[in-house]
Amino acid sequence: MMKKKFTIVLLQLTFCLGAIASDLKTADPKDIALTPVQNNFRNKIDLAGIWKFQIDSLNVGATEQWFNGLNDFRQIAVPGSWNEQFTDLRDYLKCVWYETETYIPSSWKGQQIFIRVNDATYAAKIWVNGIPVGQHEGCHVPFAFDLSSQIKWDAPNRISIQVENILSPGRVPTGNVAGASFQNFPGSNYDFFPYSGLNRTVLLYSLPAEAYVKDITVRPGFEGTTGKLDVLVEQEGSESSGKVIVSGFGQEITTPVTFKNGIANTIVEIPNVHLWSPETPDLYNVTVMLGNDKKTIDKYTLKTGVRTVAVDENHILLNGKPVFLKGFGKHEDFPVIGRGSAYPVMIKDFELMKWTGANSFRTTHYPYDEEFYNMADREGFMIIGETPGVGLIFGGDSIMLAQRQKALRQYTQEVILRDKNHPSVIMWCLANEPNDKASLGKLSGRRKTKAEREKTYKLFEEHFKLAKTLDPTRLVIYVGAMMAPNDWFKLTDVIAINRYWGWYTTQGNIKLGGEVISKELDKLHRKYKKPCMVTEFGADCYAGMHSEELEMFTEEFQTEFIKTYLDVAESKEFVAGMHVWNFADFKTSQAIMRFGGYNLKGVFTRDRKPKMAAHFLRSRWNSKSEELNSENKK
Ligand code: BDP
Repeated sequence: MMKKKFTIVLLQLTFCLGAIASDLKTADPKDIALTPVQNNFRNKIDLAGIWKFQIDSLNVGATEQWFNGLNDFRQIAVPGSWNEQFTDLRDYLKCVWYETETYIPSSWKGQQIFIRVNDATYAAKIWVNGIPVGQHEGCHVPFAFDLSSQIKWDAPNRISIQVENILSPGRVPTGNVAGASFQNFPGSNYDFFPYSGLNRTVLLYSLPAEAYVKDITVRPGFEGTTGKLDVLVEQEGSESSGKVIVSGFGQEITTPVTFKNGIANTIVEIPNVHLWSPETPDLYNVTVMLGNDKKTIDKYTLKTGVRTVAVDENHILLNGKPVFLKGFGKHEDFPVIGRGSAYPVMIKDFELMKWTGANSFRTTHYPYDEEFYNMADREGFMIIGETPGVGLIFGGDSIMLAQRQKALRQYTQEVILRDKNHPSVIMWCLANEPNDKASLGKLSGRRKTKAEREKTYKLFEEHFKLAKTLDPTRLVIYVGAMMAPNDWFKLTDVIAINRYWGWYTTQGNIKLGGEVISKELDKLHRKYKKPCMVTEFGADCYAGMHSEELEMFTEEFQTEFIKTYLDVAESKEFVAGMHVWNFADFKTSQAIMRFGGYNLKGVFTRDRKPKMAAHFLRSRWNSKSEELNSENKK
């Protein structure tokens, strides 16, 4: 009897696991190309609010069919990181389940219904009404699935999302790397807290069933006073005609297009074009309509700008003229919200960046909520858009190495698909401080042989080739620290380095730090003949700590450190940008170097109060002499 019961349970379990493994589709990156919008042809519902939440530390939820309803749940706010909302879950990274219910308006009947999760860190599986929908791995990038066949009309629909953020050497960013130089708890091999869960909003949206615009790629350029937008449209369906309408500044230019195998391409000329720049962040509407004069099937409008980006030996050129990038590396990080989207904080950050006189930032160390890019387009900020490629180690176990390579390829595709039409994004950063270690052991481990180094170079080169193929219009960089051979700068358009001479090395000796960075920049420029940027430099500062003589951790030290680096940059024509690390203090895993579990290199505190260094930057970056200096460099 016992045996029979056991066999039945086993059979049920096998069936259940089988169903889960085979029925959860993997997300197709192509489905995230266009941000869902509301118009006459498309609908969307934002599922932000209070959801049910249950931890599943033994990972039994799928086999116990928690997708049929959570029984022992608490409440959680979405968006938001779970680690900040509960007193007992700060360091919890294992499996959890989220659940909400929603009606789908009957006016959506006959349309294709999708779900889009804007960030589930790190891996997620979705069920709707208990039916498996799909899965995605990777943090801070959206994914979407067609739900049309799973939903119920005239009844609530249960949406169940299982998420886990287990740190692993095979994931990107990497975690729990044995013997890593960076030892902390939780074991992230990166210097920001592994905030987990539904950090951004979840959307339901509908698209016309007959055919819909799936992707629009706008590549801008200009000749003289005429703008040229190369517009590529991809549709899902077999509609043969459509039009592209470019409008703005009193003009409306309509170009009919014909689709061949679902693709249409046209070049739209804009006379007396308004170019996008930090001083004039002028945007055009690009509208794509599917259908003919009698019937419109779908319509999508995006905003974009006309500008070009290039480099010469010494400069980054925006619209053919040198620009100097003044700004910060940042984080999406705020008390209680964790890495969750919080638009008042975002608006405040733009206000504060403008207050300091900054004109750019890097989305360290992952792509941000899409509203950051919309804001930057409108406000005239130049963005270095970064993938989550942190802690990339080009060594160790070959299976894990292959997993990391795969993850970076996927991220590059997802990030470019999502953000490619933003004029604010002038550069892609594929990786932050990749590491050429032979093994995952200590940094002091064996040096790679020449053959091994060549192999790694080829692996890294593939990512640059992919990025340049997907987007030949932007600059592509990685940000280097000391752990990779300088050779890798052959791959980049700009030499970008993170340096802390005077802080982690030559500790406390800012003057010496300044001399070292100066010589290093000269050497790199002499060798590679490319414009250079210091993409990170800074010192931790405990707000309110002071000293007469310069002393580490004080406001005076941080200010002097930043000033010294800016002075060095100002003396060199080929330095094209300086990004202070960091805009604001942020949460990290616990480590001896992270007082209270914070990185204190912010020029603003975590709650956005200026330290002395923020006031210094404000006077420096807004001063006439700074403007003259930037002018002279041109
Ligand atoms: C750099 C990393 C950044 C860290 C910073 C630091 O890119 O993520 O937060 O160092 O140590 O190497 O403050």
